[in-house]
Amino acid sequence: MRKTLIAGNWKMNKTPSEAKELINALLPLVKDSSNDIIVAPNFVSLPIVASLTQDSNIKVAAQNMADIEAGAVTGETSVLMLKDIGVSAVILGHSERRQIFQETNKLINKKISLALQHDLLAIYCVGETLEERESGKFLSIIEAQIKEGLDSISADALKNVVIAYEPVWAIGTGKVATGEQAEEVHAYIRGVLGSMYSPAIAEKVIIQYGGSVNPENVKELMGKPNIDGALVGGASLKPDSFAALVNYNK
Ligand code: G2H
Repeated sequence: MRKTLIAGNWKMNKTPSEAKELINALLPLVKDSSNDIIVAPNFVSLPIVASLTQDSNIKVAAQNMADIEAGAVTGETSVLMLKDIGVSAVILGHSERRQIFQETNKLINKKISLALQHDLLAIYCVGETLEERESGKFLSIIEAQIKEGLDSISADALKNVVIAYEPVWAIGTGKVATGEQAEEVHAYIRGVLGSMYSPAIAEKVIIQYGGSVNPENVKELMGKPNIDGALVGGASLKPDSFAALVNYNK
């Protein structure tokens, strides 16, 4: 059985003081949840949030990291730095990184390998743009993202990989994919993983949905057989709404 994983991607929101306030408000609201919980603050808020969640059921993720361990790379943050402050996961390949910072499947693959070498959980985001969906070729685009992003990742290392399907047209737009639309792609992704590894291995992979998830639509999405959690942006910025998502099955 796959355990549901609800993750909040705070993106470039919340100063460290606001992040501290948010996490302190959230901790008591989600402490009895049966689901796995991750929050992903901005880099400067990671140390405070990692320290405040140390003895809790909330794990902390970075929203990105460099593709090498150390060196002359001005402005980047290394996996070693994340590990040192108690971060246990990292979101990689988010569509905002792909679109704004031109991250490719190849570069993201390097980052995933490095994260896994250092025992971080890698949340690997894939998803099509509106144009790609309307062209009818979106499934092959997602297949390429999965195959290239996970190139050379062993079946053993895959245990530390979560896939997040985030249709770009649904991100921050309020236009959520229907349960059927999301389920079609999630089942497809599981099929691709099955062909790369084995159906039994693919069955164990957590595949989250992301894109305008909120307390109103979460139940329908989580009710689908291949949807194992949510990666949430906007609705993760308020303690009550994120807690409602985390506790959707209570
Ligand atoms: C998609 C999602 C979080 P939102 O990017 O990764 O954001 O829920 O605001 O659409």
